[in-house]
Parts: sequence; structure tokens; C-alpha cells
Amino acid sequence: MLRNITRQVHIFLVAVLVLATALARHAEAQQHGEDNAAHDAVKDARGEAGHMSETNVVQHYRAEVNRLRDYLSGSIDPCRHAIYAAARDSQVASVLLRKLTNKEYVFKGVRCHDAPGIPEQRRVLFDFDCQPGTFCLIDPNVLVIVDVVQGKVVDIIDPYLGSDLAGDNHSSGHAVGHLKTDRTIAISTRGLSFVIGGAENPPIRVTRGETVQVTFTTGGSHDWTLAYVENGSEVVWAMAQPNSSVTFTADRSGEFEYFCSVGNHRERGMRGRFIVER
Ligand SMILES: [Cu+2]
Repeated sequence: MLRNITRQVHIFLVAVLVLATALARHAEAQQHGEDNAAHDAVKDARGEAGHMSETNVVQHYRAEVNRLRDYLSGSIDPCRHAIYAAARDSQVASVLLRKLTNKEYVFKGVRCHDAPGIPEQRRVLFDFDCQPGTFCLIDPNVLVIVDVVQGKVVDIIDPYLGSDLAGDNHSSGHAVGHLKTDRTIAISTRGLSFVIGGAENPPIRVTRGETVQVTFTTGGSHDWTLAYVENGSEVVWAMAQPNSSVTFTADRSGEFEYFCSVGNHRERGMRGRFIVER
């Protein structure tokens, strides 16, 4: 089980960092209207992920994101910076990773557009389609609004129902699924335990449908990971890196486990129950 989740987490992280690299590559190709680089790189990443060994994935991830940052430092193109700001945002990463690892979805690339009338914003569209042969009424696109002056994500619209921002000759569609927070949970660590409201590894109870923000603070090498089980294997539902937060919708009911995916911390008791009540 542990190996399983470690591998899942690993694949996720590899996918996001290669996505980030792909995004940079995509930004390069953008002027030529080339959308395929990001797509191909993500496909490559999925292939390679299975062969990665058990390095410290969190450190590796951070190093790769830093590399991407260095790569961008000479650029003044607001769209490149917008794409980077989106890709490094833990909440965006969490949303994208769920889609990238969902076999029903196909990642088609990323596009960046001006926000009409708001010069400091860019709209970064992560374009997903449903797999051919599957039925879906809603394209699983994700639109990330970035303030390029502050280098911060302003909003995440998931799914984004507008069919094509580049078209610009129709309205931009409805926005549903804003990650508006219903509940914020502050989590810190003490040794190999999570601490919530003074208690060690207490059960977390939420109501189904609530949007939950977890704020994770730690001085150590830990993460806060929540997983569910599907077809006998664990899938990461949400993950907060050290000193960051993650927002997700508690759209599954039942009992789940939160834990630290670093090393053997989970086995050594760095875990607790996450209960979603109807
Ligand atoms: Cu840990």
C-alpha cells in the first residue's frame, strides 16, 4: 500500500514538473501557434514516470520548479510568467494532477490570453478534452486567472465551460466550480505527527460538497496528502507541500486517510482519518 501511494505521488509530481517544463517549452513555441510541445512532453512524462526510482520526490520537484524559474528569469513576456505562476501554484497543481492522471481526460496544451480591460491579468487555459469514445457534457478545461504584476493566481475556474478563449467572438462562457472556501483547516506538525487544534492526528470531519482549504505549516520535511482508493489502488486527492495550502472539494463521501508521503512517515504513524459526511 505504501509503495503504491508513494508511486502514485511520484507519478503526480513527475507529471507536474514535466508539465511545468512543457509549459516553458510551449511558451517558446507560442508565437508559432504550436500547441503540441506541452502535450507531447506530458505524454512522455507519463511514460517515464513508471521507471523513476524512489528519490525524494518533494525535493526533486522543488528543484525542477526552481530550474524552470531560472529559465524564465531573462524573459519579460507576461504570458510566460503567467504560465509559470500558474504551474507552480500548489492549488493549480493539485487540480491539474487529478486531470493528468485521469485516463478519461486528454491534455491538449496550454494557452495564454489577455484579460480584456484588465491589463495586469492573464488567462491561462489548460486545455483538456474527454478521451475519444467517452461521453461527457462538460469539457474538463481549467482556466487560471493570474495577476502578472504580483505573480499570483487570482482564481481557478474548474471546469471552464467556455469552448475557446482564442475565438473571442463569442462570450467567454459560464464559469462554474470556483474554489471558494467553505472551511479552512490549519495543520502543522510536531515530530512525526500532524497537529490540528492542538490534537495529534485527529480525525478531520467535513460535509460532502464543502470546499476545504488546508493550510499546512511545517519546519520539517513533510507533506499533507489525502488519498482515496479506486479500483484497489490509492489516488492522491489533495496534497499540500510544506508551508503552502491546497483547496479541494469534498465531493466523495466516506472515510479516507490523510498522511505524510515523505519516506516512511506514514508507516510510522504520521496519518489520520478524513471523514466526509453526507
Ligand atoms: Cu512526514
